[in-house]
Amino acid sequence: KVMASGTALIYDEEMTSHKLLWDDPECAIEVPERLSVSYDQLKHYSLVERCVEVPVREATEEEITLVHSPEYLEFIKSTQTMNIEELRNASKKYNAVFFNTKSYRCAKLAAGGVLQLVDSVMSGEVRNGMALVRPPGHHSQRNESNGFCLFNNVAIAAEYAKKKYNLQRVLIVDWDIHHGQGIQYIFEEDPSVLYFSWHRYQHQEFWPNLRESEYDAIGKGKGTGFNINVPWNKVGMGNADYIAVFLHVLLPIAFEFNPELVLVSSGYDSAIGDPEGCMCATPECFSHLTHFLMQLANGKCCIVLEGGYHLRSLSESICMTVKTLLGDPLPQLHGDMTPCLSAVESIHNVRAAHKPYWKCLACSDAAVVQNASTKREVNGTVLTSAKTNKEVEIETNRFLDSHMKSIHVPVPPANTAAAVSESNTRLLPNGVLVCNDTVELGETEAILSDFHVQLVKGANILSSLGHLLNLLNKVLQKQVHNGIVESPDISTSSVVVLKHSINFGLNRLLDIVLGDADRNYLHEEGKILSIRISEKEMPDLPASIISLNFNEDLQRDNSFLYALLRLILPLAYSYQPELTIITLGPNSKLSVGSIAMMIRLLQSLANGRIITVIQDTEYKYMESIAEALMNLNRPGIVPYAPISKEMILAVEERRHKLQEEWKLLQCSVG
Ligand code: Q9C
Ligand code: ZN
Repeated sequence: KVMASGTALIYDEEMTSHKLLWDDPECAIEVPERLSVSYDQLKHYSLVERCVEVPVREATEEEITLVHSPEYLEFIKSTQTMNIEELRNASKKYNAVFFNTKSYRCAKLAAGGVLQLVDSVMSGEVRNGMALVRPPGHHSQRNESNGFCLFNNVAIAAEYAKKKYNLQRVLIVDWDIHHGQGIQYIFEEDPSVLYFSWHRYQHQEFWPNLRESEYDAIGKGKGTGFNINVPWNKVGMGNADYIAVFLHVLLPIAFEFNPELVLVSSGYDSAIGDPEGCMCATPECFSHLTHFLMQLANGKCCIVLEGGYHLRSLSESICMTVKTLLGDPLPQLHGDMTPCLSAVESIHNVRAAHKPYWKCLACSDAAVVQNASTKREVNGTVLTSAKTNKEVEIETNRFLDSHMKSIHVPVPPANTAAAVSESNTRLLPNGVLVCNDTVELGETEAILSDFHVQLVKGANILSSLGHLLNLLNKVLQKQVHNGIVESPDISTSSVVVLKHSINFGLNRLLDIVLGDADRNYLHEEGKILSIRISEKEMPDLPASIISLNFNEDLQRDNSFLYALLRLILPLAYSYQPELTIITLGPNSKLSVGSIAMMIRLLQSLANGRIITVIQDTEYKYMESIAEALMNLNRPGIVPYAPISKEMILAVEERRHKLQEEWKLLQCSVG
C-alpha cells in the first residue's frame, strides 16, 4: 500500500467578495484581506508552489442540508437578491453576522472547498491539506447564522466524510479562540464525532457567554464523553498553556478515540496579537499543534480556516501550519514553558469531567474544583498566575515589534542520513542519504582522546565511530535534520555523541535510552537530560537520571504511548533540547510502532534534530525508525487502551517526584 504524500491547498479569490457594507464595529474585523494577505504570505515563503492547489467548488444543497434545515438554506439563498436595507435587516436577525449579495455564493464555495479538501485527503491524492475559506463556519447552527458564520463548513465536512467514506470516527479539533457552539450542538449526541474546543470564557463573561461552553458540557445521550470543552478563564494564555492542554487532555483522548480523519476548525484568533482573543501563543505554536494532530488518523488531517483577525499574526500562523503539513522541521518554542495556574485548573477540571469516559484518564487523581486568582501551592509547587491585561499588552507589543520581523523560513536540507552496515541499507526507505564517508582514523582518535572516556579501541569500533562522527557532524552543521546509526557498541557510541555535541557547543541534550545499554551516565552540569526506559533496574544511577522500569512485555499493548504523553513529552517540552539522542539497545520490549511513534513525536523538539543509535542486533527496527525520521506516515500503532497497571504506576510515581521541577508535568490542582 502506497503511503499518501503531498499537501493540498484550497483557496479562491472569489471568497473575498463577501464583505460588510455598512458600519458595524462588531463585524468590522472579518475582512476579505484575511484571506488575500494570508495567501500572499504563503506565496512569499514559496509555500504555495510546494502544495497541490485544489480548486474550490460550490457545496450542493444536498450537502448543505446534511447539517442545515431546508428553510434556513432558502433564507440564506434569498439574500442574493436583496437590496441593502433588506440585507441589513437580514443581518440583524442574527448575532454578529453580515450579508451582502455575494455572501451566499461565498458560503457555498467555503463549504464546497472544504469538501474538496476532504476528498483529496480521503482518496489518498494527498496526505493532508489546508482550506483558506470565508465566511467561517463553526458558530453556525442548523437554523441560524452566528458570529460571522453562515454554513458550518467543518460540520458539513464531517457529515459528508462519514457518509461518503463510511467513517466511524471523526475528530474535530477547534483551536479557534471562540467556542464553536454550532459544532457542539450538531454533534452533541453523536459518538462518531469527537469535538474538542478550547475557548476564551472568563467564567461566561466572554462572547458567546454560554453556560454550555463550560468544561462540564461533555455531550448528551450516546454522545456523552465525546464533547470536550476547555474554558480559558484568563487572557494571556501562551505556548506552554496550549501545549499542556494538548498533552494532558486532547492527545490522550484522541489516541484512545483513534479517529479515521482529523478536521481542524483552525481559527488563529487564539494567536498573539489578536484583538478578540488577547492570548499570547506565538505562530510557532501552531506548528506544534499541527504536528501532534498529524500523528493521528494515519496523517489524514484537514485544516480549515475559521477566525483570526490580526493580519500579520494570522498569516504567519497559517504559514507555520502549512510548512508543518509539508513536513518541514518545526521551529523551537522559545521562552518559559510553565503553564499558568488558571490553565492547570482548567485542565484539571476537564480531565475530572471526562474521567468516567476515557481509560487514559481513569488513573488521574481525585478531582477538586477550586478557583484561585493569585499564586498558590499546587502539589507543593508554586505556579505562576495568569498575565494581567497590561502584561498581555506589553508582551504583544514586544512580539510584534521584534519577533515578527524575524520569522524566517529556511529551505529544508536533506532529511535523513544513515550510517548502517551495507547489508542493512536495503531496509532504508527511498530518499535516505546513505553516508559511507568517515572521519579519518587519526581524527577520530584525537576526538575520542579529548573525551577522556575509557574506550575499547578495537578497530571495528573505531571505524564505526568514524562513521558516527561524520554523520553527527552533518546533523550539527544542519546539513541534514536527523540520522540513524547502527553500532556494534551503543554504550560507547551514545557517549561519543553526547560528548562531541557538547564540545561542539550545544547546551541541552535530550538523551533517551531504551532497553539494555550498560552505559556510563555523564555529569555535564545540566547539559544532558537522560531518560532511561528499561526492564532492568540499574543500581547506583545518579539522581539526575530519570529511570522508568517495568517488567512486562510492551509489545502486547501500547502502554508506552501513555509514558510518552504523560512523562517523556512534557519533560522534553519543559527542557527544550537542542538535540535529541535516542539509543536503542537489546531487549527494549517495545513494538516497532511504538518506537516509530516516539520518534515522530520527538521530532517536534530540537528543530527536528535527532540521532538514533541502534545496536546492530536490533535491525528489525531499522526500517520503521528510518521511515519515522523521514516523516512518513506508516499505518499507526493500535490505540493504547487497555493501559497496563504497571506502566501507570511507574509513570505516575516518576511524575509525582518530578513535577515540582518540570512544570509541564502538572495537570492537577488541590
Ligand atoms: N460584543 C469567529 O472567530 N464578537 N467568530 C461579538 C460581542 C463576535 C467570532 C462581540 C466574534 C465572532 C469565526
Ligand atoms: Zn474565533
